[in-house]
Amino acid sequence: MSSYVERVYEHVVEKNESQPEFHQAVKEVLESLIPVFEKEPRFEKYKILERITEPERVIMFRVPWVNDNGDIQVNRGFRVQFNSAIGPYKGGLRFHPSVNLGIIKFLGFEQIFKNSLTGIAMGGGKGGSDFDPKGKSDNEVMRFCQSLMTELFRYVGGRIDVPAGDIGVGAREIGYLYGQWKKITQSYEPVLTGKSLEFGGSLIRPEATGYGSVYFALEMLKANNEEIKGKTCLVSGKGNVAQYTTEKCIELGAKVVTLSDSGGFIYDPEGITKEKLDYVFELENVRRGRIKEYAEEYGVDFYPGERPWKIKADIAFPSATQNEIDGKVAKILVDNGIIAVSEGANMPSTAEAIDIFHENKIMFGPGKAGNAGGVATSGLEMAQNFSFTSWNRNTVDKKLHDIMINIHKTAYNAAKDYGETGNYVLGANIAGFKKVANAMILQGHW
Ligand code: NDP
Ligand code: 2IT
Repeated sequence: MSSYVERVYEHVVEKNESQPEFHQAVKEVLESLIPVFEKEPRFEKYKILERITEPERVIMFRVPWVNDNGDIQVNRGFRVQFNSAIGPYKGGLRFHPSVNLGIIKFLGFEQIFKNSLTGIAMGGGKGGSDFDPKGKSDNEVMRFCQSLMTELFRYVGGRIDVPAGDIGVGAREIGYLYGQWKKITQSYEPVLTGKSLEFGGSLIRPEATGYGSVYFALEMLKANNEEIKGKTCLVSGKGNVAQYTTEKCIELGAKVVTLSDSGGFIYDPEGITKEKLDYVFELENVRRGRIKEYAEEYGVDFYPGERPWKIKADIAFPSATQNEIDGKVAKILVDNGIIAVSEGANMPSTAEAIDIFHENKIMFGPGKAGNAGGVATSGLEMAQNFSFTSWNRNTVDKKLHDIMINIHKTAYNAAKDYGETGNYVLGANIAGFKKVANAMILQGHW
């Protein structure tokens, strides 16, 4: 590490105790930037790293609500407004029992560079709660969302900070949050994205993260004279990102053989068909069931407590959560002949895993590039709302595809400029960083 990067990183670790995921995300970005500081010392002079690793604002609050038995429950809510140099704070809300400040900060930090790469004017933010939606009734989820927004409304707004979905937050939660925001503020603004179509949602937003991750993979494959048709793919997760990654892979003639959740994974060697995927949509989005039921329905194997990575395949789309691929698992994927990994989730691969992919010349699309299609289409949703219009499916899908092509090109070229062709981690971090850092310098020391 260069002395500047090392100094800042050590300070970040010291100042942000017990936030290992935040340290991990910061380390990856900072290490990529070493050659940038050698070439452009002004970033050090303006203390950009010291500033960019410190959120502009952290909001942490009590979320009390009453369950169906009449018992009072208390959860913790978060919103980290990380960086607004290039636009309003933008990023999802995660509802999961594992949520803590360090996890929200890692996600918010990643979001700064991801949003910058989309080319749309959006700063970085993230929020959420340690609330567990599993097993809760619709009424309980509604009361929780209303309570959360009763505090959060003070800090958000269409031109201020625009939350969206993430793990545990989908169309149902966005609807309840939006309803409460409107009741309190009596106004109309795109204060949330991922809304249902009836009140300002955008076509293709539900599909966008998964489709985008496949579009990014297509570009990596093209740059290496490969194609997706006929390839066997591993997808982890069974939620929003996993579902639409699978849908796009099937449409393009690839075979998806796995899906997973925190209970384990299913292996369908024949491949998930459109009909079977319809079953998954219903299972996850309507019945809120477990992926194990797929194995029972279609007579395939279920591996309790395991992740899909031991299955032999060509392309991996990790689409569940952070740190699902460590060094040991990366070695298994490489030994099994994987050629590409496109991250639909945020930080699913550890630093050691990424090193192994790079050493073995595996095409590796990091989350801040691979999954940027979701937030990019949130930006398109805001654009439609602000102009009181709505675009058709093809228009939005074409814009999303173009954005993903452009993100690939930007990351590819930045890596090439620094003599590391094919290193999309380096390219995405450098390109995402430079725009934000330059904007910060142009706006003075604040
Ligand atoms: P969903 O809540 O729709 O689905 C999450 C899936 O991941 C579920 O199958 C869930 O299983 C599984 N999962 C969650 N936590 C764990 C865990 N600790 N261990 C094992 N499995 C787990 O979320 P999304 O599909 O929206 O998000 C998936 C990933 O994609 C996340 O990393 C998110 O940050 C990222 N992402 C999402 C975007 C979006 O637009 N939604 C945009 C960009 C990135 P279970 O049901 O058992 O919990
Ligand atoms: O991680 C992410 O980019 C998201 N969860 C989507 C954020 C958004 O504002 O659409």
